[in-house]
Amino acid sequence: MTEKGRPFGRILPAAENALGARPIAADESSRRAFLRRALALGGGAAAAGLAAQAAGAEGDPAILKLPAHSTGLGQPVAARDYGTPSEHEANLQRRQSPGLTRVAQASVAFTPLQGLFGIITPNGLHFERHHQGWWDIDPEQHRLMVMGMVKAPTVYTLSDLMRLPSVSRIHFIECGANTGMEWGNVAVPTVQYTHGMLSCCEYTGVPLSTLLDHCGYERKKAKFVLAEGADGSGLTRTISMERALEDAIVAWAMNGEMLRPENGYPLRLVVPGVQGVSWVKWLRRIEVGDKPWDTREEVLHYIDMMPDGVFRQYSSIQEAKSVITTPSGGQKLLDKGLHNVTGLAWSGRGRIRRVDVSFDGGRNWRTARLESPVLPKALTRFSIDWVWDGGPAILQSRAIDETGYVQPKIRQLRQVRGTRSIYHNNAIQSWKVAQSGEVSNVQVD
Ligand SMILES: Nc1nc2c(c(=O)[nH]1)N[C@H]1C(S)=C(S)[C@@H](COP(=O)(O)O)O[C@H]1N2
Ligand SMILES: [Mo]
Repeated sequence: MTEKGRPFGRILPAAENALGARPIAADESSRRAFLRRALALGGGAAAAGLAAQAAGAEGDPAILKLPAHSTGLGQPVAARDYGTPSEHEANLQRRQSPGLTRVAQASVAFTPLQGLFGIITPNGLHFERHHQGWWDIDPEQHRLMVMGMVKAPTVYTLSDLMRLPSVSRIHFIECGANTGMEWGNVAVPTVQYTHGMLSCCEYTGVPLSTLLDHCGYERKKAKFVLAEGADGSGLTRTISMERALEDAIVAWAMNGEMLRPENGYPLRLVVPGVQGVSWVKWLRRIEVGDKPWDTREEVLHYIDMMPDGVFRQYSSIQEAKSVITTPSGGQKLLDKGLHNVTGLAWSGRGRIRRVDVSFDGGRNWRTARLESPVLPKALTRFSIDWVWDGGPAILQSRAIDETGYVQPKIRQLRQVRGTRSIYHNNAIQSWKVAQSGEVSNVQVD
């Protein structure tokens, strides 16, 4: 394995074995025939390789020799251990992009999307973005105050909040600056750095609407809420009352356990569909008001420079976007023939309706399979069979959400947004597969 990611392509012989052993349902027969043809196409060299691998030094099939782990005693249970991944997976880590920021307190560590399956981001691989470093706050000492245009301003402890009816929902979080380095031209080599300020988790907490009701927000006057974090960054963001009431959650848990310190322990705001900066970590205050606050993070940062030089403010919704994670930049296809091309699609406006994939730089498109579950404002996993003929190819994916919005090409996005933006780049990503099988980040049209 390289630092950039897992090379792959040896999946071909394994897939053949798995298919042979698996009972195939009637409606799958055409897919099976396709797979058979595909395997036959690329399978000659691979089959020879498989035979060579299977034969031991004396010509015995190595698989019949029992290794130590099949004959010896294994490790004892580690009753007090939290648990760690296999040491063979130690390469899969959050990583910082070298030279991106001057200090590690105001920085980013990116999620290794190339090594994940399904839609859930494991907690130890959730991306991290801090403005002023992270803290491991004592939950006993932490308080959340709800105040402003409410009849009964209230200070909650964590245990107060946990007595209220909670919800658990799966949503993506994407930093508004995700893919921001790619506005001008290709800047970084792997999907970890192009798209890794993106994660998707099951969050548990109390709906913000419950707290606003409990404090008696002034229904006629109140139009916005301000969320404030307890870290030194003084991070504050305005959220419309509509969005606050719709599906925002004051969350203490992520993927079945308490939040990690770096993700806001013990409380963070979850604002589904909205850019990461509004998901205030170490949440300590909610103020109810009648107009946006225009705070530092709303006036100086997280604004989009348009081609005419005027800044667009409060563009918070993350529009539909997708990316192929396998194969992606830095990986290498080891064999021609059948490959399962897979990736992620998401939309801040609801569900993903369809994902199309092109293998020729956007000239022809095929519709990918969406894997269940397909949830609103969550990552959706897509995949599609591809028979690589060994020639150069350009892979792209295009997401369409339930509103009918179609993910734009980089050229289309630049026509509307110019090239001087940082935030909200949701353009179609292109990966070039060279004849050598090496995959790299490119921009076409
Ligand atoms: N209090 C506080 N909340 C914060 C931040 C911060 O620095 N301080 N960073 C924001 C930004 S810009 C993003 S993208 C997300 C990142 O969340 P994560 O670190 O859990 O991935 O948190 C947001 N909430
Ligand atoms: Mo962010």
